[in-house]
Amino acid sequence: LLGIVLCLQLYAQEQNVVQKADTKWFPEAKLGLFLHYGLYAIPAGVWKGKEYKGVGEWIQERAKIPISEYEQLATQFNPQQFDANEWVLFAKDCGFKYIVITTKHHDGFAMYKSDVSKFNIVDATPFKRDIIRELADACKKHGMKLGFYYSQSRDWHEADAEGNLWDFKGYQKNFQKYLDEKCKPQLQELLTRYGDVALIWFDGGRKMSDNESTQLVNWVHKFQPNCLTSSRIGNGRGDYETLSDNKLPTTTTDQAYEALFTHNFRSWGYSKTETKLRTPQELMEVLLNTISKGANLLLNIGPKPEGVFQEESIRDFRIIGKWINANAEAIYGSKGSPFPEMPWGYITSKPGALYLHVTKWPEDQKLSLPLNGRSSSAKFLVSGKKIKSKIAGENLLLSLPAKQPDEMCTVIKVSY
Ligand code: FHN
Repeated sequence: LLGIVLCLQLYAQEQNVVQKADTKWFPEAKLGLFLHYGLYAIPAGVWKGKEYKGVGEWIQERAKIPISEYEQLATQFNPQQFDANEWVLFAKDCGFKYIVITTKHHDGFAMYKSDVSKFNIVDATPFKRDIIRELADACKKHGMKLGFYYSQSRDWHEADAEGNLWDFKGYQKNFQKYLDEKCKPQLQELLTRYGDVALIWFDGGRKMSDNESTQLVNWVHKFQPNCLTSSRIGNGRGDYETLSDNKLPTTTTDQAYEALFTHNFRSWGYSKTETKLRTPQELMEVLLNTISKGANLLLNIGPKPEGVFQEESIRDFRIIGKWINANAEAIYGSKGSPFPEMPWGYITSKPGALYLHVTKWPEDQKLSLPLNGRSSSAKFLVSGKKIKSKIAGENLLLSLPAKQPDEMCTVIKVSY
């Protein structure tokens, strides 16, 4: 009897002990490309002639589209211009070190060949190709990490999942049944068929129970112990923290965490009703503010139904990508600033070095840093040109040229 009790206690402990994955690569990588792609790109915020503002990927919920009607979108989904290598090389050119793509968003549609549900891109569309397979192969070929967004709680295609009140009355009769029959088997497919998965980007929704959060994190680590899980799994679980949508970090920490922003101000999926995009300057401010707090930045594009990115996203991401590549040393593997925010810009740090990201060139051509009198030298990171400096009391005083070398942001490396 004692043996049985001990086994039961061990089992219970095992169920509640959350295995943690190794997050070391995450802050090194710093920049991720988020892709919200699915059937919702077809309506893109318009349904039966009516425009719906806000997040385009929520069209089924906003327009209360019955599953029987929404499923018809699959018969139109045929992204013939999709080219996985093109997407991965674009991400690489723009300085992203990992890609996170929606494998199943709230509409329940799988962007890969799933044996669990026929509501997927291979079985239900004229396209018949497995986008996740092609993307995984291209990422492996080009050395790009790949993560999968998976909506674990909301699934408007399933009666026992969260969210579809227009088809199902009193939904979520048995949430565990949905976890056992769709969520966990699909996660198993994703974690056993597409090679190394960098992370599972769980998303929020109904309050998951502690046991449900623990169940899913352990389920992921059962198949890939080093696959990171995001904190939106709930209950303080997850290997790294994701902030709220489009919110800048407010604290500086060495912990693995990320801010996430979408290029389109209001929509993660492609939208024809929300067209305002963040300018390159706005994207730069988001990038610099985020990395100066030690956080990663996950920047989102919603691809178009034909399988390509909007021209404006390609243009703007290439502009910031050019700056990222020129100043890579100040970004990848850096930590946040040891100082409070500065009037002239942001700071990232590495052992023995501070990187001053100057976005507002001082009119008096002077810039001071409270280095407590430590001896140091300063140079422009890109050109390597030395900068005149002197110790004035507790501060390091830099004398700058009249003209800012790099319009968007000039990085000065201070070695001490
Ligand atoms: O409801 C989703 C939304 O569609 C989008 O996927 C964002 C991305 O972080 N997550 C949820 C809202 O926070």
